[in-house]
Amino acid sequence: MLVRYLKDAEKTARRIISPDGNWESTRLLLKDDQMGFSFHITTIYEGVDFQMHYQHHVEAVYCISGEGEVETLADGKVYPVTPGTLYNLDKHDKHTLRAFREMKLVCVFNPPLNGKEVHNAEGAYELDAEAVSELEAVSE
Ligand code: 9YT
Repeated sequence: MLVRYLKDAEKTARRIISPDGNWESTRLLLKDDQMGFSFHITTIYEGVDFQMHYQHHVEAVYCISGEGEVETLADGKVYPVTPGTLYNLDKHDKHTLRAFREMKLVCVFNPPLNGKEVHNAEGAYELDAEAVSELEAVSE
């Protein structure tokens, strides 16, 4: 069995701080773990408003805390995001996420992320991003 603790993982290279200043994410499970998905605890900073478009992945997002909304750009629908909300990007939906207060989200990606992904110009993740090696994960 594989067990990881968020408090430990946050001190390693599993914690990615997005260069765009919108979010950070601790990636508790990645492709190398061979679970078929990756599993992240993501913080969306208060007041941000940004677009994403995961052309290569599907993603499930569950809100643990905070308050915001997600808008699907194809139809302009806006969905509140509060604790207990699960939204699923099952159709590679182009979307905007807004945080009225800091949000803590559980994010699950299929296919799993390699580890170092940050959004490209289209708000997507590349399939061939660099992995977080276990050596790096324990030494940082
Ligand atoms: C909700 C969302 O997609 N936020 C961006 C970060 C992403 N979930 C990640 O890489 O963990």
